[in-house]
Amino acid sequence: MKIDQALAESKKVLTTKRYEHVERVTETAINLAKRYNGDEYKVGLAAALHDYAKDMDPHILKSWIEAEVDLPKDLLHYHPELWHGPVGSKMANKLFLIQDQDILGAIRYHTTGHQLMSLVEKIVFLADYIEPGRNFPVVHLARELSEKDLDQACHYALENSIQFLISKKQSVYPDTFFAYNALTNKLSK
Ligand code: DGI
Ligand code: FE
Ligand code: FE
Repeated sequence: MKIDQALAESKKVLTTKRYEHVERVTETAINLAKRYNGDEYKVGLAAALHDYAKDMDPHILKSWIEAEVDLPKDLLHYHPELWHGPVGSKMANKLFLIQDQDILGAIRYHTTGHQLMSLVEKIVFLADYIEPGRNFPVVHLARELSEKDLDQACHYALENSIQFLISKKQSVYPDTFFAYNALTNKLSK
């Protein structure tokens, strides 16, 4: 599948606003891949499909999680916002026959991160956080860090996401902590 085809598929199922976000994430991700020697095709394809399931009915997302043996059922005890990445990766596999684990992982984990993130996964995770349409207070420093050190930038994004969720008295999915802890350990060496 070509990146333009993937964008066209996302355009079919997303609102205009969401689709424009996906276009910006794709461009941001490809730029990060150039900077960090990532695979531009993998990063671009994953970014083009990362929110494919975002506008789906939560009931349908729930039934995908129930049906797919390798999707963790504990997701259902957390916020429905966390469901579109894992389900989107399954849909990319079944509808578009994508089999590359790096691409599927980048879609699956783009919201939470996870313990052992690949280069492609980190790039898509960060691109979603810093794309030019984002305007939350700490995004400026995240963008600056993204030009210097991918791990530091991802770590900063995870740290702020955790703090943000706690400040809203929301639960934090364990993978987010695993991702944060792994990068904390790596960066303190
Ligand atoms: O799909 P996007 O809006 O482009 O971005 P996203 O997939 O990174 O995040 C979707 C939402 O999920 C965002 O508003 C923050 C929220 N979120 C991320 N991690 C967690 C979370 N919400 C809860 N409750 N727990 C988490 O661990
Ligand atoms: Fe998302
Ligand atoms: Fe997104």
